[in-house]
Amino acid sequence: MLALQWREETDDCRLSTVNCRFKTKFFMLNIVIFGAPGSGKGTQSELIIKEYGLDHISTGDVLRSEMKNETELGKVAKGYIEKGQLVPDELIVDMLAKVLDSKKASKGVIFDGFPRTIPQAKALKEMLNKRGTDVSVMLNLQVDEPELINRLLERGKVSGRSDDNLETIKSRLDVYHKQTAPLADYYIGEGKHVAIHGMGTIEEIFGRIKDAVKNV
Ligand code: B4P
Repeated sequence: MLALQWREETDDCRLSTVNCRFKTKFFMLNIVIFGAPGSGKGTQSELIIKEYGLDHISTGDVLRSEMKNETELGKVAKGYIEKGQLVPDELIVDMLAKVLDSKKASKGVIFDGFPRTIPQAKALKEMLNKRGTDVSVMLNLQVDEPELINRLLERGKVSGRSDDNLETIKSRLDVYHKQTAPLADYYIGEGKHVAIHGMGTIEEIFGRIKDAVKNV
């Protein structure tokens, strides 16, 4: 479906049609889902995976699993996450490269919660380019701040997540505005940015995402 195949002429084609061979390349749909904490990245990722058969990489989920298993990375990450801060780029990039290597023969990947800084975005581009592919589109979920706070407080009642309390939510939003929001301009520069109105029902928002993906 989306793993479209195309053929690219090699240099031989310009010299002789007899020698002309074709390289086969695969189009991968690589989506970066982006937005403030609570904007619905995880929620919409689940629907995108079902619709397009993509692999899912959620840096938040990987970090929570590392924390649960009390690994070295998990112990370091815990200190940052509980204060609402970002885990340092080197740790995240290293972690992501390992996860990416485990996804072989994929139709594409949805990157959920990554990148969150410009160095992470540059590292992602480099990692994908090395694998012969790139980010196809960045979907920027836009949600009003009172709604973000409300969603995260609601989730906190059932999630047991140590970062879903008012004090940590405020610091996560502050970090988002200072360190993560500038990434929108980076992807505008790359010609990959699509703004998605993130208010409304989960289905309404997913409808807007499908419309955006049709144009990739
Ligand atoms: P994440 O796990 O990425 O979590 P998030 O941004 O809080 O949530 P998300 O946007 O996915 O919201 P969701 O769909 O669940 O990050 C957690 C922490 O890990 C970060 O603060 C950071 O410390 C660290 N971290 C992760 N990645 C990192 C990186 N790359 N670099 C450095 N540090 C990193 O939605 C929230 C709630 O809203 C849910 O309860 C959902 O049910 C509800 N909801 C969703 N859509 C709704 C809708 N349309 N209407 C009503 N409710 C809705």
